[in-house]
Amino acid sequence: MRTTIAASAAAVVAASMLAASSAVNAPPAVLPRDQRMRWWRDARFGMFIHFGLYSAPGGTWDGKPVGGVGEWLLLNARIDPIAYEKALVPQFNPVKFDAGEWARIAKDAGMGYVVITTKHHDGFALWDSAVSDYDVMATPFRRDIMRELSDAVRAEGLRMCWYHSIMDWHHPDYQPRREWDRRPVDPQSFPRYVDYMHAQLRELLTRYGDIGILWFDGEWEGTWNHDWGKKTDDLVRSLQPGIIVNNRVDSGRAGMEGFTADEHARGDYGTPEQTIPPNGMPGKDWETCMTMNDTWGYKSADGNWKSAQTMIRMLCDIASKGGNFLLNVGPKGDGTIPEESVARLRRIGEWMKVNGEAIHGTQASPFPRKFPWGRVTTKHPFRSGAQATTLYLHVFEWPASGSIRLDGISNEPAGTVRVLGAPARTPAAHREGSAIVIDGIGSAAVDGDCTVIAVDIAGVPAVEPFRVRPAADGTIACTAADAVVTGSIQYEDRFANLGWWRDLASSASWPIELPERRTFDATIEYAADSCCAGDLSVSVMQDGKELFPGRVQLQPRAGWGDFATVPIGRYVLPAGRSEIKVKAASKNGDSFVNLRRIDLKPVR
Ligand code: H79
Repeated sequence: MRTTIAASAAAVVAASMLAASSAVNAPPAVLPRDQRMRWWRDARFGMFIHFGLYSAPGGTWDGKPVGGVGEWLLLNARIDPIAYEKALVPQFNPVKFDAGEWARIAKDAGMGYVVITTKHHDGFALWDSAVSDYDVMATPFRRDIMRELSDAVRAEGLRMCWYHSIMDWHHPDYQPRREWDRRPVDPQSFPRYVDYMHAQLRELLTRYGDIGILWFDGEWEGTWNHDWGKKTDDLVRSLQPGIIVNNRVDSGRAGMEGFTADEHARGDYGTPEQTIPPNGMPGKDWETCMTMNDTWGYKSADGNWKSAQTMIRMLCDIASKGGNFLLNVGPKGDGTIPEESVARLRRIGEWMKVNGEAIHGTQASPFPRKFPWGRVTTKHPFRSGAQATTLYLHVFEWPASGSIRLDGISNEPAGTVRVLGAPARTPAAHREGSAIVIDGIGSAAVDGDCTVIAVDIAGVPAVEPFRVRPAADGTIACTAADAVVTGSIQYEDRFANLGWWRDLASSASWPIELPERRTFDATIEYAADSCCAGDLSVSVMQDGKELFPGRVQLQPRAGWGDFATVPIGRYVLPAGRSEIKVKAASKNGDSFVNLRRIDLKPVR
C-alpha cells in the first residue's frame, strides 16, 4: 500500500542517492565471502516458494486452461497487465495461509532456508509496500505475508530469504514492454523503474530482520546490464552486509545452466535452473533450483510429480557435487501447499532424519566422477585428534555382491563403518590395491531410496585423477558429461551435449589412459544450426605436446538438436596417459556445434 506521496518520493530519492553514492565510493564493507556463505554451504537444502496473484487462477484464464508454467500466466495468455491486476487482486485471499505450517513443512523436510517470491515477473508485491498500491494490502487478504513468514521461518531456526524479479511486466516504467501492453512508453523511464525497485528492496531489507539470500531473477532482458547489477548489489549489501546474493543480480548468466563466465560479474553463486551440472563446478558455489512437477507457481492441471525417491537422489547427487538444492513448492490460492508436495516433503524428511548428517555440513565427493552405484559426500574437518575424514556413500543401486568398491583412493580406512539407520549391521572396510572395499553391508538396502554408509578414512582424501579407459571391447567413449571444458563451453542437459561454444579459444578434452599404443577410428556425434558449424581441430596430446593433429570440416545441420554421427579420421594414441583435445579451428556463425560425444574404435 502506498502511504503518502511524500514518503514514497523520499524512499525513491533515498534509493537513488544511495545508487549514486555507491558508484563513486568503494563498494560497501561486506563480510568475507567464506564467512557469509558458511550457513548456506552447511544447509545444502532449501525450500523455494512461488506464491502470488497467479496462485489463485492456478494456470487458467477466463475459465480456460493456459499452457506453460503457472506463474507466467500473464505472458502465456497475453493478458494486459491492468486487466490482470483488476481480475486477480480481488481474488487473492489465501484464507488458509498459515506461515507456521509452511515453516514447519520446510523444517521437517530437513531444509535450512526458505526463499519466497516477494515479487515475481507480474510485479505484484506480497508485502505491504509503501511505494506501490499493487501489493497485498490491495487484496481482500490485507496481511503482510513477508512479515508472518519471516517470523515463522526464524522461529523454526531457518533462514528467511527473498526472491525478487528484476523483470516487471506491470510497472509502467519497466522496459521492454510486452507487445500487447498498449500503455504509452517513455523511452527514458528505465532508471525510474530501478529507483522504484531499489525502494522496494530497501523495504524488504530493513523491515524484516536478517535476510539470508537476495535471490534475483528476470535479469536477462536487454535493459539490465552490469552497471545496474553493480548498483543493485551495492545497495543490497549496504543494507545487509552478511547477505548472500545470487548471480542473477548481474547480467551475463549463460543459459539455464546458470553460471556466469565473467569473473568481474557480481553475485555469490551460480543458479542452474531445472538442471544439475554433470560433475559439479569445482571451486564454485552453486544451487540447483527445481520444481516438483513442471510449474513453479500453482497449476491445477499439472500432475507430473517427481517421486520422493527421485528428489532424494537429486539431493544426494547435488550434495556430492558440492551444490545446494532449492526445491520448489507452489501453494494454492487458498494458501495451502498442495498435498502432493507435502507428502513428498514428508518422505524426504523421514529420509533426512536418518541420513541428514550425510547432507548437512558436507562437501563434494573427492572422486572426480560419479560411481555407478551412487554418490559420495565428504565431511571435514578432522575429528577426535585422529586426522580422519568421513566419506558418506549414498547407495542408490544396492550391490548384489554385498560389497562396495571405492576405486582410485590411496587413504587407509580408519575406524568403524556405519550403515545409517541400521546400527546392528557391522560392515568393515579394507584395502584392495588402489581401492577401498566395504564388505558385510548386508544383502538388502536399508532404505530403497538411498542407504547411506559412513566410512572413515585417515587424512585428507587422496584420489586418482579422472581418466577415460577403454571398455572391454577396446572402444573409448568420450562423452560430453565427462569432458573437461575451458572457455565458454558448457554442458547442457537437454541433449546431453557440450554447447555455448562461442570462440576458437574454448576447448573440450578427455584425459585417457591406455595399456598400450593403439590406432583408432574416431567418430563425432554433433548437431548445429544451419548457420553454424565449421572446422574442428582434434589433437592427441601427451605431456603437453601435440602428438597427432587432425582437422575436419563439420557441415551445418538442421538445428541444435539435429544430431548426426560422422567420422573424423584415424588417430594413434600412445601407451599410458594422453589426452584428446578438440577446439573450433574456424566457425561459420556465433556458435560452433553441440557436441554429444567422440567415440574411438580400435582398428584391427
Ligand atoms: O521463477 C521461476 C521461473 O518463473 C523463472 N525462474 C524460475 C526460478 C523463469 N524465468 N524464465 N524461465 C524461468 C525460463 C526462461 C528462459 C529464458 Fe533465457 C529467458 C530463455 C531466454 C531468456 C535464461 C536467460 C536462459 C537464457 C537466457
